[in-house]
Amino acid sequence: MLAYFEYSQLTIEDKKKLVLRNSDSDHKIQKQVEEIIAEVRENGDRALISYAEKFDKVSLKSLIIDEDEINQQAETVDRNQKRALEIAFNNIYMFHRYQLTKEKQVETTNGVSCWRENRPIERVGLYIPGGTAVLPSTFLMLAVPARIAGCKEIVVCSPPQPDGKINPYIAYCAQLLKIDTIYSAGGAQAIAAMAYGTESIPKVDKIFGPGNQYVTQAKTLVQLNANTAIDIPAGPSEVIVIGDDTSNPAFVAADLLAQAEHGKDSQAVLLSTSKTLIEQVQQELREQIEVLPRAEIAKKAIENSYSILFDSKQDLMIFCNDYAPEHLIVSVDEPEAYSRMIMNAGSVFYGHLTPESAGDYASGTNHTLPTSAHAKAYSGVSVDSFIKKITFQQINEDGILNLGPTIEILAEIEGLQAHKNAVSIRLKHLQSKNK
Ligand code: HSO
Ligand code: ZN
Repeated sequence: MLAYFEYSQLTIEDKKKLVLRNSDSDHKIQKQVEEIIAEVRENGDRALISYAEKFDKVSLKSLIIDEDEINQQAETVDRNQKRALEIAFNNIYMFHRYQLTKEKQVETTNGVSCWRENRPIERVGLYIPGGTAVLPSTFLMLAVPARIAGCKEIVVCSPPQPDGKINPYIAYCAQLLKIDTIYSAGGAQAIAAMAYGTESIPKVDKIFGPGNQYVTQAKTLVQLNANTAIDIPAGPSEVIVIGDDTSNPAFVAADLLAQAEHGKDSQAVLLSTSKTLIEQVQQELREQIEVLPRAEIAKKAIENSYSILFDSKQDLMIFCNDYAPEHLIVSVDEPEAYSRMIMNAGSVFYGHLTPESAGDYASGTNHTLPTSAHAKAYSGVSVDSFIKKITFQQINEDGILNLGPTIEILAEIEGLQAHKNAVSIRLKHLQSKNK
């Protein structure tokens, strides 16, 4: 079921193909999304209401879900579920709070001080998908760091449910996050609304959140055309599990399936130095997949996945770094043996008892992570994603006397006389003052 390869038999071309994700850049989607964006810019709320009718099959009187509605829906969540959301909220909060650090002032030359200060991005937009699975955990993962960063305005869009109401779990998260308004808008149209603004939905400076191909395409387009920043280029979710003779095949199969149930285009990859493990995992997959409610989706994803047998940890890590997985589970007795070789990954899970699900929900780390090999250059969402770091400097008399001549020479090298003058005029002023 899970395709099997031996690394020693693979050609360079084979390896290249295996690390490639199915990034099908469909121009039909781009055209449709361009039309949706144009429509939202032209007709604002009216466009959003008619798209809700067309795509979500609901007729909305208003796009605004206010505090009363949020409270009403949150009320319906049962105690245990509330408690679980609270624990997740607290752990995510605790882990992210320590990301807000104050940097030291540096005196680079006597009298020349340089430093950086954090400022929150003032208006951020969070997209919380509905679709085949509603993900309240994503709401926590995006809004907690936004709150810690101190963003002034947090705009939240989520597609309406068939009854036109807000999902109760999303409503309870809104209460925990002290967010009193949610906008009923989904898909590319929600992204367009947050990028350009409508009568009801405020325009924002940066848009966050996962979504289907339409949402992703819309984020790419507004980044280009509306000067709206976005979090990370998103693609289908993926995991690599590293295993050896010490791995538990049932655990490994369970982790692969947790990934596979996300979507047909998800990828779950097993890299192993043990052939026995791969065979046992195959057997476990067959048994575990049958009882999953989302077996159909998981089967498609597993068909799109594979396992590879390696002769050495070194070769395994060369492949793994080239793949640059969103999630990396090192399900072995001694994960430390791999740690220094890990160069590219969104989030890493060490040891037999650390499933990806822990990071997806409640351990505290963020689950909004770089996919499609973007982990080579991007980090996952964190408090940093919601702030700018502004540099400051101040120079006193000693400072300009010490550094001024160097600046004058550099300005001369570049032939920029006015730059030089900005220093010389001050040095002359000090000379005449100190006479
Ligand atoms: N694995 C997903 C996040 C998620 N899983 C949400 C369950 N709910 C992407 O990191
Ligand atoms: Zn997940």
